[in-house]
Amino acid sequence: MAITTVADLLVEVLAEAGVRRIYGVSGDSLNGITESMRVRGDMQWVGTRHEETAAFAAGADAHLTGSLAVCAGSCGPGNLHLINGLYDCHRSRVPVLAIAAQIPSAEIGSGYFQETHPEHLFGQCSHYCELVSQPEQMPRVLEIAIQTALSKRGVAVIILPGDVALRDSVASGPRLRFAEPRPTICPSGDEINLLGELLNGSERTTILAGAGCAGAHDELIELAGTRQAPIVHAMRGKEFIEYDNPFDVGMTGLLGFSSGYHAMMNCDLLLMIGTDFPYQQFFPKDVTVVQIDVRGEQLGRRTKVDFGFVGDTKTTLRALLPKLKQNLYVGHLQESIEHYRKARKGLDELASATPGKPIHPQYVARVIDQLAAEDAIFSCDVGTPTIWAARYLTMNGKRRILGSFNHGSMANALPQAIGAQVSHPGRQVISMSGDGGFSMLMGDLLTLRQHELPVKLIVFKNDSLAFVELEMKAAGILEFGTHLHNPDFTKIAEGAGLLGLRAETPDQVETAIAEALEYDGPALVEVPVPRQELAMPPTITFEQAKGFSLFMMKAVLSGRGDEVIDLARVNLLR
Ligand SMILES: Cc1cc2nc3c(=O)[nH]c(=O)nc-3n(C[C@H](O)[C@H](O)[C@H](O)COP(=O)(O)OP(=O)(O)OC[C@H]3O[C@@H](n4cnc5c(N)ncnc54)[C@H](O)[C@@H]3O)c2cc1C
Ligand SMILES: Cc1ncc(C[n+]2csc(CCOP(=O)(O)OP(=O)(O)O)c2C)c(N)n1
Ligand SMILES: [Mg+2]
Repeated sequence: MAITTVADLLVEVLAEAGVRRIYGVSGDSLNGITESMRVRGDMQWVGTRHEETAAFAAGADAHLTGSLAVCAGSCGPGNLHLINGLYDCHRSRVPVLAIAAQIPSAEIGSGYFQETHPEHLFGQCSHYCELVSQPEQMPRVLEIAIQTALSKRGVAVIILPGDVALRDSVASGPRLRFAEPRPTICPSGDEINLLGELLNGSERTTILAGAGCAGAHDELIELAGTRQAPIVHAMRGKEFIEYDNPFDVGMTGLLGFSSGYHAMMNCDLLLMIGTDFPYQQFFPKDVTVVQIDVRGEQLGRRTKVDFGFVGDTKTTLRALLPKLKQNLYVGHLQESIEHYRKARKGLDELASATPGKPIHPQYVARVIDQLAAEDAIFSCDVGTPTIWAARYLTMNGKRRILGSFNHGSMANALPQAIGAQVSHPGRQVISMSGDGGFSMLMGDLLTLRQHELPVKLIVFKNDSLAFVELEMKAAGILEFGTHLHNPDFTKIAEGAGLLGLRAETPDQVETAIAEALEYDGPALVEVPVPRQELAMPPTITFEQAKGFSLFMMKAVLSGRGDEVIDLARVNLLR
């Protein structure tokens, strides 16, 4: 297509960079871009009902494909709505370009209709955020933005006034080719020797591994086998680490398993690999901590680190493995695995169905796990759905899982499911939605029908902001402002052109979810679940809990009161 305008050039550069779609809500100031897309016909406009949805969807697309994804919002309020989703993309380090249209360039600074200053607004949630004020800046500024998003992993923002987009382009095409940068980064030879010595000198190593271990499964397993080290994974590492892993002892943290917690507390050397697990309180205090991360600035961010190494996981472990000796002490690994087996059994028992009793959300998650396709893509809302996903979804190397794990924003699951389904049309996409999270961006239910996206939404209807209630309880305060007066979501789904189903009793859960999964189109299953599923154990008083609230919280979330006693004894009362 002939490149006439700045907008034409922008779309051409994106196409050359491999971009096939833009998520967004159109608007006057975006007209140049959408018109250029219409004329070309080779780039999809994925219209959403809310720009926040567009940003979350682009983030999911980028996470799953590993490639650049793009979202756009019109001037002022239009692009302002992108911001929360962009924060999520940025903190998850996925390459996303946001196009923030701007008011007419001659009006900037006059307090004009819809005027905002996106340079300031998006500064905190991007690596790069620049205004294109004249055609001569294109395509260079756009190319810098793309390069930045890809190589620094995160968000880049282009601010483009509607009138500049419609002006004649000076250049006639892209200047760069955007190959995804894939450098290998390895600590120096001396550093690898030191790393080897440290590990060979430890009998009780525990590995805390995270999302930075993606693509290094074999190396990680070999490392754990050689050093007889249990592997604890951080949440974002679940999809890459948990499967085919005989050294897996689960997660730690508030959502974690007691086995993950104890494996870390009982080691003599903690080896952190590709993780930014954020909760300081769950790190052991008096052990040697060794950390490997591709970004030097991540070293020591969460706990004291005695030895830090900059390198990518695969390259570093490949260099390290020949230096390692077989650890002959198997006690630490065996204890950790035995603990995990017990913890897992306890959690599995909670995922049961009893006729005549309420439907346990754990059971719903278990059924989803069992019925989902081998290569299903899951998203889970922040709130209790994150707990159920962490504990009951089984990963296998093909399944993927999306959440707002680093930014922790509600209402992520439906928008991320949209991005997942658009970018992976043949795959089964399942959103585990909270009733609060789902209703927050519920308008985008309409997007599923409009774009014929066969997403399956399972709504955990507990008529409350249950996760917050839990936090209130753990802090010893009374619940307030957390009740949700909900509609019949199945009727809303039907009104929006989806299949709407409800499971009223435990024995209906499997049938309803199976029917939704088999249905050739978008479907919603509403499942009423108790709001106080993770009850406060009766055996502990507030006085006992005071000062130990974090451990209380962990124990409460572990689902079993006896854990409180156990943890208090082991960690606090000695
Ligand atoms: C309600 C709620 C509760 C939560 N509770 C828990 C919990 O109990 N337990 C838990 O684990 N999480 C929990 N989370 C998630 C938590 O907030 C973090 O998102 C998660 O622990 C981070 O996982 P990660 O370290 O794998 O990923 P990230 O935070 O993304 O860190 C990845 C690290 O790997 C590095 N890296 C990237 N690529 C490479 C490479 N090639 N080589 C080397 N390094 C690389 C990065 O620089 C980064 O430092 C919760 C989230 C929510 C919303
Ligand atoms: C945008 C946003 N607002 C508020 C919060 C605080 N918050 C965290 S979880 C949660 C409750 C989520 O409720 P729901 O989606 O119904 O899930 P539930 O925990 O009830 O299963 C709230 C309000 C947040 N994380 N993000
Ligand atoms: Mg709820």
